[in-house]
Amino acid sequence: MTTISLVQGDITRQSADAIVNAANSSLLGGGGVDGAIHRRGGPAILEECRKLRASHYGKGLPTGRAIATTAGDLDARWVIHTVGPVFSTTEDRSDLLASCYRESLRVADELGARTVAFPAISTGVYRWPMEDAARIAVETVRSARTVVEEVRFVLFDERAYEAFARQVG
Ligand code: AR6
Repeated sequence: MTTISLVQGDITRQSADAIVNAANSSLLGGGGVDGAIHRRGGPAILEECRKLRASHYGKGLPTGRAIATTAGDLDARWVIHTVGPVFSTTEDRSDLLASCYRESLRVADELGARTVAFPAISTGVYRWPMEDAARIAVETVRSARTVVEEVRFVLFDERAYEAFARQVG
């Protein structure tokens, strides 16, 4: 059984086996969580992302997939980088958002991570409505086949925290 916990705060301040990054397919950094992780984690993470890109993801990491690097100076063993979908009003991309959580947990299982911290993927720059993103995140984690013991959602502000709290019940 996976325990779901909620924290309001900055994911880069968390201690966990793995911290999930809401990256983009370039794997070369960006704003939001991605920028914060690379800033606090230091250059080792970007260096590893560059190598992975060169060796495996020349066209970029596809949306909904996840890969791991070490965590640099963060209080974690790994960063799991996943690419959320940009929200669309004309196309249902919920499966891709669910895939981010599923794939990240699959990678976590491969690594042997027992505690995994997630941000609210796609709810910032990628504009996914918070209530819906929270529902997809919580439902996907609850139905995932994983041996991860704790999934911790780390929500940046109160609005995000409340949305996830309503889903967790
Ligand atoms: N800790 C926890 N949550 C945070 C933090 C933090 N330090 N900073 C922001 N959030 P976003 P996306 C929240 O934009 O929507 C990047 O440029 C934020 O309030 O980080 O998946 C990437 O390179 C929001 O609720 O990710 C991509 O290009 C949530 O984290 C693109 O943004 C996600 O916001 C990905 O967009």
